[in-house]
Amino acid sequence: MPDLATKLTHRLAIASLTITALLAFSGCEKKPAGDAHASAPKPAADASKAKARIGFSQIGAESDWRKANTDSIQAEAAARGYDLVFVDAQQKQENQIKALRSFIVQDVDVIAFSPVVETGWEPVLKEIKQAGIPVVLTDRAVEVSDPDLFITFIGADFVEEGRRAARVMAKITGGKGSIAELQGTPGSAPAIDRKKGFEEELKNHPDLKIIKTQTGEFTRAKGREVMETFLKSPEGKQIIALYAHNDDMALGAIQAIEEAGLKPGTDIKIISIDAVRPAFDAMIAGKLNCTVECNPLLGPQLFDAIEAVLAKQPVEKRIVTKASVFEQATAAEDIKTRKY
Ligand code: GZL
Repeated sequence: MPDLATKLTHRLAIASLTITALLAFSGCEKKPAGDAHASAPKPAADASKAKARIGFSQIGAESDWRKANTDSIQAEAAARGYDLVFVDAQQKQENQIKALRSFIVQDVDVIAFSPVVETGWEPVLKEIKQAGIPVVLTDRAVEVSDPDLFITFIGADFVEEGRRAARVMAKITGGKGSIAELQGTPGSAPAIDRKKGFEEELKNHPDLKIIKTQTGEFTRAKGREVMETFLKSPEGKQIIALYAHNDDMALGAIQAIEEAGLKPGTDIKIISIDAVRPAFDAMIAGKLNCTVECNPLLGPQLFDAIEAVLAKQPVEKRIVTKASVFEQATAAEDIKTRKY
């Protein structure tokens, strides 16, 4: 992989050639005098000051968690002076793959992304490796045959999050009853692993059973829609608790429960994951019983890893983010310290 200084010189050479070409042809068209948009080309940036260019493919803006995650990444890039090429994929893998390929063409120095689902990345990751660009995964993992296709994965332990949710579920239901589950995006690491962890812990509580389960796509709207169908189903009246893979779906489900004339947090206990601020508001209102934290503020750790990669220093293959569990009883205190 050419070193950063070489790549910057190369990029500046292309830029100055482009500006020269543009200036050579700019005399052909008459610009109105005093055209507000006509401006002399900016002097070439001082190569020694310009920082590396980072390509980031973000999943979308589907939840409060995702928006906090985006804010953290963009703020950290700006604070450290990096040229961040940020692309929102609207939750579509094909858009992420397009963005990753565009980063190769732009010859960025590092590529980072949060993969919307676990599979289907091998071909484009091989193209990136061929181009000699290092890859950092953040938030969600990928399933690939060659672990050298990425440098490191920074993110939470979703299986443990599922276990933590099940332990609180057993506690607040007395270990028995019928549960509804709102799953995250099908095929995504958090949806797969949060389900896996929850069911693993549920084996210790044989009288607690999931009787309805469906994806709510991590969004409030879908969470509300699916919870409504759960409640209207023949088994609806048996549901005493809800496990939602994220707070946004739980908040949508709360609306559906209230529209059905039931009291969320009392008639139907609710446990979700993320610990975004609206979840604390819901706990303070008595409508949510617990949220398992999954920290979205990954910007600092992401750019620490990127800087280590640029400096050709070793980086741990797996960086697990730390998190807690928050319950209704302490929500009014806890909310005072929340950053997202
Ligand atoms: C978890 C993240 C999930 C959040 C959801 O790391 O990938 O995606 O739990 C978000 O809120 O949509």
